[in-house]
Amino acid sequence: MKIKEIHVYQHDLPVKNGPYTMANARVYALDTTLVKITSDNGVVGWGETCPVGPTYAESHAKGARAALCEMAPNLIGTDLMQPRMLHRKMDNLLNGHNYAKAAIDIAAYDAMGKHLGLRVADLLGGATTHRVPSYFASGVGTPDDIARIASEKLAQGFPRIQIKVGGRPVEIDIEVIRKVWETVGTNMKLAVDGNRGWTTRDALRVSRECVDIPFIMEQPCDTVEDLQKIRPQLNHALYMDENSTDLTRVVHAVGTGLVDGFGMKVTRIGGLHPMTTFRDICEARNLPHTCDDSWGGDIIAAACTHIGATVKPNLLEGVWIAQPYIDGHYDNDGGIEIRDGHIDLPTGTGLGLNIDVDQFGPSIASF
Ligand code: 0XW
Ligand code: MG
Repeated sequence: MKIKEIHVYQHDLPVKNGPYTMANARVYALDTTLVKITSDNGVVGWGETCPVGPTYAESHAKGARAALCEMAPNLIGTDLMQPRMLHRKMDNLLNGHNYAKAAIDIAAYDAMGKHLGLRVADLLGGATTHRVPSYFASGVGTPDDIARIASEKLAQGFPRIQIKVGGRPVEIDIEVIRKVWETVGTNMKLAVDGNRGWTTRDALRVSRECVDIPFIMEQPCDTVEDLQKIRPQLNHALYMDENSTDLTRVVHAVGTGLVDGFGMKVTRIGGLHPMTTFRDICEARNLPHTCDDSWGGDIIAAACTHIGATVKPNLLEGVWIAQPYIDGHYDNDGGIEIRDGHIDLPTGTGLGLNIDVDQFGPSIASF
């Protein structure tokens, strides 16, 4: 089964009850890119990539579409049943740009599954569950607001909350963390995500002043060097997120014992094929991790859910999806939803979605 056509679409995703806030981003709407691959036997695969604005990571919406248009003409005729060869072909066409390549990768897995009559999770090694745990990311807010959100999400069935911090005096961050701990205690797993926003001084102060609170500290500071500097003095498990930009960085972080886990995004690492390698590296070293993406609709949500379902259960920290912030679905039959803090694995072949292409308007580029 080979690529016959590639169609690229742009679609706006306004943030429901926005803005969505992090240490380095405040977003009211996101700009997503969808990829439709039509194969020579008529099977259609869908992919997506959606940076959470232009400041969270070295990626942006127009860059994704430019990268896709750079590669697409020379991807026509490529075999969709050989993901490793597909990635090598993309790497020979364009250096880097994992977040764009991921959209092709996801569409290829969707098509492969439909062609073989299998779910994507089956193609990735097999599902351990039909229902994955999600987690809720709080946004940056006041102690009372974030504690209230934590209480609400606990009641809704979320097993984990990620408290967003950074981008303000660290004293406020400490107040928020402590208020959430006083509110939910050990009834929820706690993650504190600095999104690169703390200095090493701030990260060490938080870990010292909150030594009694069992949270994991996710990407507190901006660089790997910063993480290396604070690692020996931390009282908390350290997770890498934004710095884990490719498998080389992952292998180094795992091999040097720099981290205790990861917040990992499917598109940042290049798609489901490298994400499966990442999963297996973490399993070999017993490292928990999430299966997330920065943003995106049903296609990204389904991709994260499928790979999440294949993770060894005690290592899955959760599957984050943007659905609570998105009105509507791409899928005519309902799409991917969080219910009681968990996400059902789609049962159909491929990603298990029935995409309403009309809502995206005309393609912005076709090959
Ligand atoms: C919470 N996320 C998975 C979604 C946002 O894009 C940021 C990200 C994170 O953990 O940094
Ligand atoms: Mg994070």
